[in-house]
Amino acid sequence: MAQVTVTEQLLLHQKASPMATGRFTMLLNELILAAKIISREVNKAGLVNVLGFTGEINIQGEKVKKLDEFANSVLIHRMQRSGLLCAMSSEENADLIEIPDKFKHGDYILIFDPLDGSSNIDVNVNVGTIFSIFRRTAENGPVRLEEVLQKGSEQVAAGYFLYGTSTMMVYTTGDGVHGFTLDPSVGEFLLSHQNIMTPEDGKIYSINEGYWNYWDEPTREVVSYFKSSANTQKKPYSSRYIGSLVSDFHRNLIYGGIFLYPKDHRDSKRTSGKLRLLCEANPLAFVIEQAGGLAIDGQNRILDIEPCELHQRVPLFIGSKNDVLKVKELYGKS
Ligand code: AHM
Ligand code: MG
Repeated sequence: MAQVTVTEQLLLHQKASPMATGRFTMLLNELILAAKIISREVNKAGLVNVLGFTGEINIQGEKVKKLDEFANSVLIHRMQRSGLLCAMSSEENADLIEIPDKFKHGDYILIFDPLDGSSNIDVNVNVGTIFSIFRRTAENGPVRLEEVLQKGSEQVAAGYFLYGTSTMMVYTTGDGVHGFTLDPSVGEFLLSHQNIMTPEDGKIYSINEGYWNYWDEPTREVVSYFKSSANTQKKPYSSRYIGSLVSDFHRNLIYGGIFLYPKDHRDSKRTSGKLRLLCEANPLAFVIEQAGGLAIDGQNRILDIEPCELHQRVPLFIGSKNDVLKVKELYGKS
């Protein structure tokens, strides 16, 4: 069977758009290369215990970097040289990452979480890179923060790389969601999941239930709904929580279900939940909507939220359409 590579798919998409310049295809190809490099290191992560701990000096006399720092620096290093970006923002960097003057500038903005779920690396659990791409709104000149703080509905592409039992790329450009699996023997991402649609009703709920005592009453009611047999399934949903957003999201995307990270009153930082609007919620919201699901903050569509800061946090309810609508209904009652 002829296998379609991600590059072929991107070129097909480019040919179908008469105005396309090929720059967007180049941008995604640069991102794919960065992800392949990260994937290679993630696959070697277990060997860190054999070859040296992070923070130690390796055989070349270099300090062994933690994987999340490594992923961040690979992305910044490669992408700033691409000539396609005017700015980047990473979960790991407090401020906007400007493109140095010595490199050519482009008109795309890249926002990413370099290694989501990185606390799981030491125990061999899946992690991933999440990305979100915007086009800048000004013609030229230095990029302004407002250009980066666009609503998620303005994204031109978004998706993630999942470093799991195999490495996958799942992305959307607003024309459905497509999944590719890295064939390590040829080093190419091959189309494995065409036009992914998530089931309208899920059977899985994913939440860190250890925080039950920190939730408000409506949140407990929402979670109780999925656990009870009074839901639309007439039996409790299965509980699945890896603690690595991209992995929990991917499983629910394929099987159907809902991922929930509500606000809680653990401390003053958690009043808007934990997850970041720009580098986590927005890209996954774009993907889930394109797959027929929904993403809300309890009441509002994630993609309609006007960001006011780079690291803004947001409560997140994302997944199968009817499950998310139920959350909205239950929160709406209170
Ligand atoms: P991080 O940005 O500090 O890595 O946290 C993000 C991760 C997500 O991948 C995951 O869904 C969530 O934190 C888990 O949080 P918790 O341990 O509070 O359940
Ligand atoms: Mg993260």
